Amino acid sequence: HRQSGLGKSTLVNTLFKSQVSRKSSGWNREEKIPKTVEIKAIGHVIEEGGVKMKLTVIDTPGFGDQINNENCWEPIEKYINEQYEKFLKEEVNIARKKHIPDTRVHCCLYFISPTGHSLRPLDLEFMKHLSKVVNIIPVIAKADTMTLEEKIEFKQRVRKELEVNGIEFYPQKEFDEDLEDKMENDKIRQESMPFAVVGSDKEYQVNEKRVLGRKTPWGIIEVENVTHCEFALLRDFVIRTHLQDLKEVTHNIHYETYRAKRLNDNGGLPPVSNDTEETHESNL
Ligand SMILES: Nc1nc2c(ncn2[C@@H]2O[C@H](COP(=O)(O)OP(=O)(O)OP(=O)(O)O)[C@@H](O)[C@H]2O)c(=O)[nH]1
Ligand SMILES: [Mg+2]
Repeated sequence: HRQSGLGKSTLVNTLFKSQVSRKSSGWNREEKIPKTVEIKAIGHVIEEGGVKMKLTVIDTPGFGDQINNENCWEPIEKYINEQYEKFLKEEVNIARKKHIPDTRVHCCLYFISPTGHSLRPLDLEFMKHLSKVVNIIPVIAKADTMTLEEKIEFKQRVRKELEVNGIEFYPQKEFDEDLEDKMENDKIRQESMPFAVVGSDKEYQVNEKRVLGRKTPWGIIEVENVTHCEFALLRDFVIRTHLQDLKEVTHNIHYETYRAKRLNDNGGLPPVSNDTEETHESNL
């Protein structure tokens, strides 16, 4: 769940500090990451396959630890919808910009507590609601606190519970375009999800190399080593292999749903055309 202290802010740092942007310096912070108290966008330019891309990650406070957790996904939903609204306003503008700044959220990482138990009703509620407006990717937080067996079992359990509760996470079955797509995505849905991640912004010396890692009683967990945890797999998934598709699903499905609803609700808006410019912005 998006509870406090699950390592969300740490993972944001890990993402920007890991290979994609090793060049950027000044990150070797020793100070403790403060509790996140508001929704905050953090953007960096990263280079992917020779193409410069602006990646923005929106860090959110943890919640679900209040006495009353009712509708606790609302601030997130509001933020997501505000970005759709901004985009829509630009789109219907007659003198519309050639390039509409795209702040729409292309993917939402949902942090699940590594309890080994069932998902909480709140987790299910959150994902059920938000999966209708954004691409949800569930991740198991702080995977270094589980043994390998516990991790495998917990991943299975979470997948089962999501299925039983009819929660559609990304990549959604209904959007598989052909058989090849379906085969590839079935593998992701049935084996990779939810990625069990470890985050850290501290470097350690391992075999002559500086690596991002966490010190545990069993040794250093290297966050970018795929035999230690699935951080690198998650990173490659969201910013390499599935980036374009995340953006397309956002535009063609989630944004389109919002847009249709808005135009329906408010007959005042003129009809809008669909041919938005390609952009290189990505927002998680
Ligand atoms: N064991 C372990 N601890 C972690 C991991 N990631 C972060 N932590 C620790 O967990 C604590 C909270 O980390 P944050 O990144 O601030 O967590 P957060 O989810 O942003 O917390 P809030 O902003 O308060 O919701 C810190 O002491 C981190 O060092 C991880 O992968 N494994
Ligand atoms: Mg935080």
